[in-house]
Amino acid sequence: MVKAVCVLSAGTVSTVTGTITFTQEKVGDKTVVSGEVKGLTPGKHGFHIHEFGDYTNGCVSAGAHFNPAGRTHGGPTDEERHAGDLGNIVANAEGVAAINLADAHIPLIGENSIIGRSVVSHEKEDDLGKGGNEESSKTGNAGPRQACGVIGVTK
Ligand SMILES: [Cu+2]
Ligand SMILES: [Zn+2]
Repeated sequence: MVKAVCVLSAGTVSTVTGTITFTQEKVGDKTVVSGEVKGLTPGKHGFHIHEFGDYTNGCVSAGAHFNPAGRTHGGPTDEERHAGDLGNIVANAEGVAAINLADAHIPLIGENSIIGRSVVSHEKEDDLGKGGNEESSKTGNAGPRQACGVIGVTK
């Protein structure tokens, strides 16, 4: 079993924080993602794995959505999606989003491991590639990056 953790921080751009854990039992298994993001506005927020574990210039340095297969942007249940497309998290009236999902596209083991890459939580809802414009097929129009963190190995 491989475990990883990501602590989301916002720098000075927002109040969003969070801790996300990732667990993969063995090669071929889905990665289980759980945790909580706080300080959000109520409602949906785009939530993705981005390609770089780089915070040099804040969350913008995390680069684009993790996309080793060269696909276009989509939702987590779509065949055509970036590996990093985890869709939206949903914040309650207190601004807290609980995360509990399992996904086959974000392994911790092997060539396309997400360890060393980033999690990004966005200001707006991800339209899952259905927005009808060019940006929708790249980013889902999820808007500014409110918080991000590097995915690191843990025990
Ligand atoms: Cu993103
Ligand atoms: Zn994407």
